[in-house]
Amino acid sequence: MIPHKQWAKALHQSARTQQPRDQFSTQNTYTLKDAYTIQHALIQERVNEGHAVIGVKMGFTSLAKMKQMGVDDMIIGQLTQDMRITSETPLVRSQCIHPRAEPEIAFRLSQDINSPLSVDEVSHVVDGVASAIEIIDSRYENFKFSLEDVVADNCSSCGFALGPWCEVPLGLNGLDMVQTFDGSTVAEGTSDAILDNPFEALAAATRLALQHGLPLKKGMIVLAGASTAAHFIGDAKKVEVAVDGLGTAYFEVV
Ligand code: OOG
Ligand code: MG
Repeated sequence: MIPHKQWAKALHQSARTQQPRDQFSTQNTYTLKDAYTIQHALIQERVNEGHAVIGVKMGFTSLAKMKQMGVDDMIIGQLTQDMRITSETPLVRSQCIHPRAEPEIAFRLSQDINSPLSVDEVSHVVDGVASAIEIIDSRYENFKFSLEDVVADNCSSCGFALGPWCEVPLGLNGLDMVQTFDGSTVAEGTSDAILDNPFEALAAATRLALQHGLPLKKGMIVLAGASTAAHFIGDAKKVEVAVDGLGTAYFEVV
């Protein structure tokens, strides 16, 4: 028997103390279903601290990300209120282990979703699209994990920053996405890298959320997954992602 709750508590403790831990998969065999059960228990730890679930994040929706991390399937994790980075609540470097930033696109849901939707249907259930930056910070040593390990660890999620909400465009193809650290470009990609069309990531999110029991409610945020490999934040103080036609997401590191 996998001690789901105990592993969730250990991962939560790693996040709260900035102490990375060993991967579970080196000593144990466990299933993806176990991994999502651990993720749910891990999110419950945050909810118990008073942080509500405000959305979901897709992972490994681009080849660049799969290659970088050596995995080959899409995953889904959850976003809680304390992960939101704004000008009033910047990223606190000392609260992270080895944070990386990656360029993303965010959707805001205009209604509750209770069934999987097709790519043609999803644009009707969003009332905003924004440029976004995700900060990932694996709780495992050296940012190394199996697919099960990373799902259990809520898909490495640590924080996210959003640009201004924009009207939902007819298409999201061919948009340049540029990430800079202190004004220097560190990653450049295109929105096509996200499953050929970021709306596909949203459709996949409706499917995976239903499959793994994650809520998708009106007003929630869905991160589509990064279009490029992630980059260590290092000593950078200002992180920015500009997406063609969607404006700029930005945050400071203190
Ligand atoms: C897992 C999270 C993947 C993405 O956008 O593909 C992810 C990781 O790379 O540590 O957030
Ligand atoms: Mg991501």
